[in-house]
Amino acid sequence: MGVDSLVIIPTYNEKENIKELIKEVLHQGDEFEILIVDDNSPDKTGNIVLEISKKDQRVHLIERRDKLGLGTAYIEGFKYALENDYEFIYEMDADFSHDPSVLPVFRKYLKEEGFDMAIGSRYKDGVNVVNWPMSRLILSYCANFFAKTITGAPISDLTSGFKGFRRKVLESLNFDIIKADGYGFQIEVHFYSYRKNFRIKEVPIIFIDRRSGHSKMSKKIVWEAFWIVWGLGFRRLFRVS
Ligand SMILES: Nc1nc2c(ncn2[C@@H]2O[C@H](COP(=O)(O)OP(=O)(O)OP(=O)(O)O)[C@@H](O)[C@H]2O)c(=O)[nH]1
Ligand SMILES: [Mg+2]
Repeated sequence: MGVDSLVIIPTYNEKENIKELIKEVLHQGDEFEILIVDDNSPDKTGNIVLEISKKDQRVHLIERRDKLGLGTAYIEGFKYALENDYEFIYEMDADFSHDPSVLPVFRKYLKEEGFDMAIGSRYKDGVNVVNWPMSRLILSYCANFFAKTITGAPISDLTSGFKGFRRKVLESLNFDIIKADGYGFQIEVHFYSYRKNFRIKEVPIIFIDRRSGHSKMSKKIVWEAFWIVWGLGFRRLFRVS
């Protein structure tokens, strides 16, 4: 089978995880390639990936000069995927919260069942989060309830960072109006895709707290998402697309 899939993984200080993760993703099948978008991680994650990419043509690297945020990292990755003719494009974290064996499941929904997007959902069938402190779980759950209510997007996990797109979804998005860096970015992408009437499949996943390394979660990211949600609610109300 030919390559048709690109898994985009943004990284910032993920040296403990990245090598093993790349190995596990590539193991999912010959149709998968990987793009790491690293923001000049001080722990030299970028160097580890560079060495791997020199030996393995299925691994690609974009190294940015600074920590410019998750949102712009994904947008650079999306542009790369479109320029390089991948049909199916995925988002995934580098910290093993997302199980690589779900990637072929996403691909199956996109390729064989005609969905345009497959979103890994922690809240589809109950709550499937392992090892998170209760405070973090409550924050995530409430944030999702709030975002769903205000934006009207009927997706149970609007902040999910694990998903697959058919390329036409990314072709249709106006990257210039996507503003957020953190979770707000995921809400924006879901909202705009839903509003364009793409066929969306929610796939229940089990989300496990990061294996190693440190969280980049911050109050700033939570506040950013809060204001983004109100902005999207405004768009919904006044039917601005
Ligand atoms: N390129 C890039 N990657 C980032 C940036 N911030 C976070 N990441 C990566 O984005 C993914 C998600 O970030 P995490 O720190 O795991 O955020 P989280 O999942 O909300 O929080 P924890 O799992 O608790 O750490 C990881 O692969 C990070 O390395 C950034 O500014 N630039
Ligand atoms: Mg994480």
